[in-house]
Amino acid sequence: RELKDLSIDPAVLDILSLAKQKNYETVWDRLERQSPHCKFGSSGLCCRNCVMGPCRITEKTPKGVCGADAATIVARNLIRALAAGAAAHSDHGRAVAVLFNEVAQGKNKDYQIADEAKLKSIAEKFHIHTSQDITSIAKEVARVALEDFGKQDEKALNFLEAYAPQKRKETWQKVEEALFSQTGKKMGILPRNIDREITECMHRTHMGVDNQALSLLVQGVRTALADGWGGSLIATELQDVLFGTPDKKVIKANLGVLKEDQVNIIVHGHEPILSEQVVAAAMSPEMQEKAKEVGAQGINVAGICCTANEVLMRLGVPVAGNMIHQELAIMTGVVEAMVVDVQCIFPSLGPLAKCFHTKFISTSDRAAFPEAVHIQFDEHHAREVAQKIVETAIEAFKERDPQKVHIPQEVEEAVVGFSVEEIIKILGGSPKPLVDAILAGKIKGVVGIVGCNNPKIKHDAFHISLTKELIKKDILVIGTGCWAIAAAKAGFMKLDAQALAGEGLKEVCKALDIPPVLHMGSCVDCSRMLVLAAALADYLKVDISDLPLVGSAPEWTTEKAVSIGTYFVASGVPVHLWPMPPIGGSEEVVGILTEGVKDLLGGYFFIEEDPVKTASRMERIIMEKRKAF
Ligand code: BF8
Ligand code: SF4
Repeated sequence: RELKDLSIDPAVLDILSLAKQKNYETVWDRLERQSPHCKFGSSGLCCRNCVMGPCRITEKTPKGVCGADAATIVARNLIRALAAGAAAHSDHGRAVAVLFNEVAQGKNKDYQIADEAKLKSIAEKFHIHTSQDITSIAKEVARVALEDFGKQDEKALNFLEAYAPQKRKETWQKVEEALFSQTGKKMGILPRNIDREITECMHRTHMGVDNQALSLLVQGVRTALADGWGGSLIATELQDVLFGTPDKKVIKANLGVLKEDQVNIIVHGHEPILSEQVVAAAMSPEMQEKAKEVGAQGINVAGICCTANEVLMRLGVPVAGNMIHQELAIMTGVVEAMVVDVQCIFPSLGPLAKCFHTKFISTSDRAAFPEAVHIQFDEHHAREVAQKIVETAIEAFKERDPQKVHIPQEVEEAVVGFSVEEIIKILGGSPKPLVDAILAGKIKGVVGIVGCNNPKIKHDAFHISLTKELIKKDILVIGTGCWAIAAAKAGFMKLDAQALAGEGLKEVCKALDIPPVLHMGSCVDCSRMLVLAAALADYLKVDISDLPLVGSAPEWTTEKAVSIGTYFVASGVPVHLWPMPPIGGSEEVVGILTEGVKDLLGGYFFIEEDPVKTASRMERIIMEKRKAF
């Protein structure tokens, strides 16, 4: 592929030509060497679940050694991926819940309860008395959250019970009953315990346990719900309590946020438990002073991936880019430290950082990387460790090689910070104005876009053309993750972007003083979109599947995206995907996920390669839903 076919972002193309000139290896180089990809893997038809295999399914060999057929193998592989994705989000959520509990118990002084109002609003959902003192409320909220990771009864998750709209819960109940009466086999949809559903996916996909596609996929749905209405939701809600609920603010985006005359620290990964502390340490007068001592004008922190989304939503920290920017940021030659924790961090970064003065600093006990400097993060000494990280970056500044400095000029502004609380506040305290705008047809519907970058697809191209087409059609676009960073970089989150919207959407956005494309946060914050959908559904006393909502993961990459897509489908939302997930090897599995689920859950998956066609299909779905309104 030619350079111009790799990304729509000029900053990326700028660094890529530098990489070519200097022979730096990138994700695209390795993709090329891996291509063409194995067809068995791409279609889901390879099984390595026991050592009678590995088995590959073909027309001549339609069964694995154990007798498993294509549908079983494809479904098993899919729900294993889903379980890994749910585990990633939920382990993040657990870390927050455990920390929150310690703060509530007075056992951690490096973190505080930053948002008492949010804590009280969560407590109310669980009928916890809010007239008690704040630490007693916090202890009780911590208990219900932790319980969702460890309770052993058959009841649904506390968080799902408290947050999911009434009609949807009834739907899930009915689906369980319908599946039982159709098949005679108990097939649970309602998740009981976050860890348990993930464990059960692993158990069922072991050789010789669950060998039927439908049964496996239903467990996948249950696990995804445990993520969306459980692990991810707990992460979002308790992070808001600990670090503050995001509100509207203006930030800067793209590689141009890096500063030649400052110590640049990039936080990359996912957990604000770390990145919030790094930002605080870097901003301290003491560290700023130290930076000046080594000849820098100050310290500049910027983010990459979802931890960027966390600190930009709450603190207004600039974002250097999305997932595909991680290697390119180091190639600017001005990054003193790239500080990482977990998820979506390329193991290529350690060796790459060695070509520069950049310290690639790993911090999590769950993640080690080749050639990284490991500075062990510990929530109990968070400030101390964060300071050490910042000091390491300041030291590295002395080693910067001016010959290697190359910062692309691209920077965009974006209005971000659209938590559900902020949206409701902007609407004047109730979802009514938004509902009215939808009913009046000024806004036809809402599309939530999530997810990643994938070097197989022209970087940001699908994200941006889809977004553009949708707002032109008077469809409000909301979203999270690397899509949100793409939209910010492309200028779609500026107030000026109202001009790109259709007349109706434009009018509403002008009246509310918001862009037509709303940044709702990181990938765990996809739970914010569920909460918003729930608020609209409850307000109208309908199910989520009745609302003119569609989801999309147009450049998806990770197993987390499998879980996110599935919990949206399970919550009643049709979800578009590109690229094709590795399920093509089984018509049965494809049939269940694109058709069969429709009648049961209201949501379903559809695959489309072309952004313009995707937008038209979404509009058709939305218009169809509006008719029934
Ligand atoms: O959790 S969008 S590439 S960074 S998985 Fe990863 Fe995908 Fe980016 Fe955030 Ni989400
Ligand atoms: Fe082959 Fe069955 Fe073992 Fe999978 S579980 S590797 S299909 S024998």
